[in-house]
Amino acid sequence: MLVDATVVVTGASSGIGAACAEAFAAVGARLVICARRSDRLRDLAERLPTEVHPVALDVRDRAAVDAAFAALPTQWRDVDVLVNNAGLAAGLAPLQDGDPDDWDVTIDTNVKGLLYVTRAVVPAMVARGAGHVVNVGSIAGREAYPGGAVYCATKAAVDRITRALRMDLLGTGVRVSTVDPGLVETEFSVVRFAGDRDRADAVYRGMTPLTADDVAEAVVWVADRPAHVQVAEVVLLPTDQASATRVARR
Ligand code: NDP
Ligand code: 8X3
Repeated sequence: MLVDATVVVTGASSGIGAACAEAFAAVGARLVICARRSDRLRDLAERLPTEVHPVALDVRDRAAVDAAFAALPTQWRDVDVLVNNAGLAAGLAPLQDGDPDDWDVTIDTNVKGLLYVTRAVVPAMVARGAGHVVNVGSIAGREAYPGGAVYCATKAAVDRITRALRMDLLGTGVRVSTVDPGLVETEFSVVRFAGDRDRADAVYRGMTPLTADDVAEAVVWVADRPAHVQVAEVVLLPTDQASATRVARR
């Protein structure tokens, strides 16, 4: 069903987003890939076996988001699947010691960026009476953990946006889903700890995390259900993880 589908993936320059682009391309979808690092998008576009349209985009920039989607060439405008994946956590400080600049970047990317892209893409889906928004949430949206106040709040916001959007779109034929992973080894922790690789590696030490491909497989499965089936949510945990704070380490 995804052969020749047009799929937009935000945050496609790394981790889960890049894996989603590869997984959708593997089943024949054509891809609009978005992120800030255009060199990474170019490399990915060269690797993918199907047609690709890279878009260098900072999802926090509302005007740029609107302009980028308004400027999509005609053959890319009928978006079948939007994967709202771009996101990050900046820092893991207790709230009382937190850096408000970190809060701004996390909220602006994970919440406002997701809203801007959704607002830019969904009206055409409604007009066509078909489409699918797949948000990448997190176990962090379902539970809190120390130092995660702002990141957890943004992912809880994604959960509420997912639920409300599903209601807003009821009867339009447009589906809304969320895929909420636990620990996935990507560049997420390197970004969270501002390039401190030792600290990032320690997040996954002694346990087997999910891979970006594991998550991408779930996203493609969600998107590939028949049109009358709407997978509301998928929570995907490593076997070594029981909750946001309970992880088995050897
Ligand atoms: P990565 O750091 O590997 O990838 C994050 C992606 O988001 C990159 O492609 C980055 O691209 C993009 N991005 C970040 N900020 C912006 C921005 N302002 N505009 C456009 N793109 C942006 O991490 P993951 O793959 O792990 O993260 C992907 C999603 O998965 C996030 O929403 C994250 O919260 C979520 N998640 C991650 C988990 C994990 O354990 N890794 C678990 C649960 C959820 P660029 O820098 O080029 O702009
Ligand atoms: C990313 C997973 O547990 O580091 O959403 O918040 S976690």
